[in-house]
Amino acid sequence: ALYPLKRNWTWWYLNDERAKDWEDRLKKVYTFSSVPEFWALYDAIRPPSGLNALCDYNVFRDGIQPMWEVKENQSGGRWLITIEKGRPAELMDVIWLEILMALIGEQFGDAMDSICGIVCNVRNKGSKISVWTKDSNDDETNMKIGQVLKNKLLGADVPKHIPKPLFDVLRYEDHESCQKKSGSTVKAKLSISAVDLP
Ligand code: M7G
Repeated sequence: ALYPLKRNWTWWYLNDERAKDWEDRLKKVYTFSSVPEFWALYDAIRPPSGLNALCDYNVFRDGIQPMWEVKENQSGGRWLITIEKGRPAELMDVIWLEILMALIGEQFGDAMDSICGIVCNVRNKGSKISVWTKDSNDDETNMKIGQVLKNKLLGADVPKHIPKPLFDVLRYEDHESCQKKSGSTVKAKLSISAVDLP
């Protein structure tokens, strides 16, 4: 194909059928390996803001399932962006596309190999977008990934009605703590603010 991507990526969808087990709600949508294939897929499906609450999108490196249990994620964690409810619905779409382009465009340099995939959780209490990385204890690599994320989001060219900055803070948490949490928020291992504090 023309404009091949360096790696293959698989797009997944988690539906909102809350009566089912989580794993049964998760479906593979499509694996793409070129730029035109990516846009054909992207244009054919709803943006995150068009999904029902409780749904997720996941775009993961081909071969890595978007779940805590698999070996690539077992000792991993995520950079998390929380989108407060009440913000424009389009904000989520803009952040999602910006990170997606950075991912398939290999914008994370040497740290690309440490990225498993990206997730968008559509929730009424406030949606979340995250970048899953392999090793929650590799602070150096995770910080590199976080800095690229910060710069991409601060530099994003977005419609005028979307308030900037697109995020307040990026927080890194390990999957193990997320699985154990019961309602309360997980303590961040690392964090990066949009604005440098004096
Ligand atoms: P969430 O969707 O990450 O966040 O987790 P939310 O609280 O904002 O909805 C919600 C629930 O989905 C978890 O408590 C698990 O029951 C289930 N779940 C989420 N993830 C990412 C996994 C996973 O990787 N594996 C399994 N088995 N369940 C998961």
